Amino acid sequence: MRATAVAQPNIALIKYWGKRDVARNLPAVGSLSITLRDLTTSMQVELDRDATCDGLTVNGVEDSAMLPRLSQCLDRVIGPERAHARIESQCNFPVAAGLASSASAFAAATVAAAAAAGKEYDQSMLASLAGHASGSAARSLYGGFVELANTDAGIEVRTLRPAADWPLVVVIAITETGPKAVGSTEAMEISRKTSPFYSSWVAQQDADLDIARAAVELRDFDKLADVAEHNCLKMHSIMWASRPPLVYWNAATMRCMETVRELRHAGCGVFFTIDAGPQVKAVCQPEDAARVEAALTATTGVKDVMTSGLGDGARLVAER
Ligand code: 2P0
Repeated sequence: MRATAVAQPNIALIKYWGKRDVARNLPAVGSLSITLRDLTTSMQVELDRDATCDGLTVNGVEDSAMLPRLSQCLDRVIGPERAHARIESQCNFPVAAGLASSASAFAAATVAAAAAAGKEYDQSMLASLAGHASGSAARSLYGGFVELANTDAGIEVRTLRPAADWPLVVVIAITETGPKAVGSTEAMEISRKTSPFYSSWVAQQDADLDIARAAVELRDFDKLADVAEHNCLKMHSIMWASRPPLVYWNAATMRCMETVRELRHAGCGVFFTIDAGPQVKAVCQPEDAARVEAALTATTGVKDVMTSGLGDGARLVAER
């Protein structure tokens, strides 16, 4: 009746932006990501037949904002006749600030809820269920370098290379700690409906995925750097050209991109990627991580820097 799962956020190098089926939350494009190791979300789900409603605490504080989506997620995982749940989440990084907290939260909640209810789903079913709650959450079911393929039947997620095989490091420059103005779900629909670049984004995604997959297979850092930065800037171009425009960057975001470019010109193995928020994620070779961390820390406007290796997918840690 009670289970706890842990999951890490993932950072997309080839981005998911746009849905082909809103009701089933199916993405319009495939994506490729790296699962982090050191930013974690733990979710305990306890089912209680005597409870009259679901409840959620995040780091010990009642949270009603995320509860409806989590309740729907539990309905899908367990079934609508389920008992109410007490959900306790612990997160060691800022929530809703473009650090993919929903990915780790829904991945962990899916695994914990299935175990609490005694459901024996395989990993691909768990990924589909997590993806229904939040598209990027499907990728956090898997570790290392992960591809989410957009198939006719739905989604298909797999690890291309485990984390230990190519131990890159991600340095995250936090330039703002508050929640973002427009959530990804709403913003994606604005882009789909209004951006003049949206259809070419969808049409070009498979080509970017092919290049990135090959780069991961060959462990070709420069090739991965090139396609990841290009794909990220394409996604932000769609956002900027949407109506209303979706601009998630601030001045410090731009300065961090410049810092990363300067480091690269100076011979560092590093590239940037930015999601639906103002934080800059610098993906680097382990030997260059200290230099990247120092340079981003010294960049004007950076409030904090977090560093993470690559890690495993969501997993159950306790069950009773
Ligand atoms: C990604 N993002 O691939 C992209 C890049 C943000 C920018 O996946 O509507 O929170 O819940 O399926 O998963 C954020 O989207 O959106 C996201 P929903 P989700 O990481």
